[in-house]
Amino acid sequence: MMWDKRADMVVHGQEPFNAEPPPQALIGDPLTPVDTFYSRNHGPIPEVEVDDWRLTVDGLVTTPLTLSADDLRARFSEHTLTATLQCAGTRRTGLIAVRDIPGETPWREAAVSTASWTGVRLADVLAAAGVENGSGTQNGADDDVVRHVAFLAPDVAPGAKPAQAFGGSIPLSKALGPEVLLAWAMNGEPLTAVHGAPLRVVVPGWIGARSVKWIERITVQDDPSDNWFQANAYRMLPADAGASAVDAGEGFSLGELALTSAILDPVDGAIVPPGRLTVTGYALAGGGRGVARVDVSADGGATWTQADLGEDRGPWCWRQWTTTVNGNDGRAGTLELVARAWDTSAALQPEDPAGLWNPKGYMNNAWPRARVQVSAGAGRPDVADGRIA
Ligand SMILES: Nc1nc2c(c(=O)[nH]1)N[C@H]1C(S)=C(S)[C@@H](COP(=O)(O)O)O[C@H]1N2
Ligand SMILES: [Mo]
Repeated sequence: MMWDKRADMVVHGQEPFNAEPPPQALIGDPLTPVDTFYSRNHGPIPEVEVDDWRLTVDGLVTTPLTLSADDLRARFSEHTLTATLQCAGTRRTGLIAVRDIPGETPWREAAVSTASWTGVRLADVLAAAGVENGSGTQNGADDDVVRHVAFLAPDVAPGAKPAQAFGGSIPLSKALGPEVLLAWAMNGEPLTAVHGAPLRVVVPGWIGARSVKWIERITVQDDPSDNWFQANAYRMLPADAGASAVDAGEGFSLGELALTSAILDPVDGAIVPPGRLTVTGYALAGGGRGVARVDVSADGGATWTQADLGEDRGPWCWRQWTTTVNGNDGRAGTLELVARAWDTSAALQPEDPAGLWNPKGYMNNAWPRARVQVSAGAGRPDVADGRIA
């Protein structure tokens, strides 16, 4: 079953369904077509009957809510926002090259995609339940207590210990941001089953795991979710921790994304024509920061060219970039392409993946590299304008 995806998806698994597009498919429009958008699942895809579906809002609220799909549309104003989702496991292959990471999906550079999302603000729904800015101090709680908003879905993940429905949480301060949506549409079309119909959370700038699909329950609480995917998985563990039996609370929880980039074309191992070479990719700054600059090198990092950044669709959206570099003068040989991005806080991506290695293989944001072979003769027949035809 391909869940309405294009035929050339790189499918990492059917059950649960995990697939990313071929890297070149992400070039062009900053919006990723729905049939190209990566999909990450931990259990079987639920096919939810929307008439029977309800969203419960409970916990530390003054007015618990039970909302139907129609209630959501009738009671709250609709918002549309362009946001990139990125799985925390994106570019895990770069960490596996440092040291093996058994039992985790070997995502390449395309477990990241962008859509325009339509729905209602989580903040508006929480306000209807009586939760607003400063709610952390209600009910006699300390001023410095950070509350959390937990999400629960119906899909049961067999890989969780014990097997349990998928869930997670974000701090209330993030949940009240205008960018956090409960979305029912993606690129102007109703959500498909695989992307979370009838309703999913979209937490821009945070790891994809917090954008819970098929959302059924939202609970305001004093502590982060104790769901396995919050308490045990999606945590940054020290390199010497054993990944197989992770205790709840070990390491630190992943939330905001870190600045990253990838080369989409040419891919590692490609054969390219001699002469000037067009290199294309994306960069993504986490947490609402912007991408400030991307440099590209064709000589392993000895010399650099600044890339042209594509359309700016706001702080929650990736930037595509492209540039041409001097390949070589016509002799056959190997070029080592490297990219490096800066964000608006002047942070630069880390150069080396070795220091980023962690037992679960999360958050590889090292400089992307692609070794390409320069052909001795004329260009590849399948290349036009540096892109795969
Ligand atoms: N209910 C539920 N929500 C989920 C998941 C899941 O397995 N179940 N996977 C999460 C992860 S890890 C990611 S990266 C994104 C992927 O969203 P997509 O499949 O729409 O691309 O969904 C998140 N939300
Ligand atoms: Mo993910």
